[in-house]
Amino acid sequence: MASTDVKVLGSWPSPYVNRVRIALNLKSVNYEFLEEKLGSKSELLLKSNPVHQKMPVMIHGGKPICESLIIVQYIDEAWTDGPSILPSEPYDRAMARFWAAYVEDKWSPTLGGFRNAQGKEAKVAALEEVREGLMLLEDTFAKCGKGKDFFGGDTIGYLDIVLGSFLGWLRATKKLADIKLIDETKTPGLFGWAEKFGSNVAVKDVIPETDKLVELFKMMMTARPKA
Ligand SMILES: N[C@@H](CCC(=O)N[C@@H](CS)C(=O)NCC(=O)O)C(=O)O
Repeated sequence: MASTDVKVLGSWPSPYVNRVRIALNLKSVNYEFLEEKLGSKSELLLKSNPVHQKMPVMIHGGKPICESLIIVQYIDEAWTDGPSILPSEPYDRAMARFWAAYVEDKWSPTLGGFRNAQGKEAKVAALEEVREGLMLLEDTFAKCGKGKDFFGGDTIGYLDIVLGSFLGWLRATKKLADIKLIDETKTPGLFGWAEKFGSNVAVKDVIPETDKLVELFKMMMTARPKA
C-alpha cells in the first residue's frame, strides 16, 4: 500500500462513506478510518465540512475534501498510478458521470422512499419506482460494460462504485422485506455484476454485513416518532 497521509471520517453503514473507502482500496492507498459515532458528529467533522456537516470527509495532507462523488474523482486524479476509476474516453466518462448523477439524484431517493414508505399502497408504488430505475440501469450496464464484468469494463469504475455502494442496503432490503430488487431473471446483468462487485477484494470488507444493517434499520424504525 502507498504510504500517504489520508484520513477518512465517516461511519460504517454509510454508502457515501463506503464509496471513498472502495476508491482508496482500488488505488491501494493506505488510510486511517476515523469512525464517527452513529447519531453524533465529531468536532473534526464539523470543522472539516462546515457547509454541509455531513460525512464522508477525506483529509489528505491536512486538507479536507467533502462530498463523496467529488472525493472519488479527487482520488482518481491524485493517485494516477493505480487503476483508473473514470473511463479514459471523454464520451464514456460523460456517460459514467451521467448515470452516476442518475443514481444519486433519482434512483437512490426511491430506494430510501421504499424503505420508509408507510402502508401497503405506498410500498407497492415505491417498489415499482425502484424497479423501473433498476431496469434502466440494467440497460446501462449492457451499454457501458460492453459485455464485461463491470460498468467500467474489465475493472471497477466510477459508476460501479456509485451504485455498488448501495449493495449492503439492497441485501438488507431483501432480508427485511423478502423482496429481491436485483433479480436473476428481471435484471440478469446487474445480478451477475452485484456478485462480482461484492466479492472484489477492494469491496468485500467495506460493504456492511447484512445482519448489522437489518439491526440498525430496526433500531432506526423503533426510534422514529410515530406519525
Ligand atoms: N451528498 C453527500 C451525502 C452524504 C450524506 O448524506 N451523509 C450522511 C451519512 S449517510 C450524513 O452525514 N448525514 C448526517 C446529516 O445529514 O446530518 C455525499 O455524497 O457525500
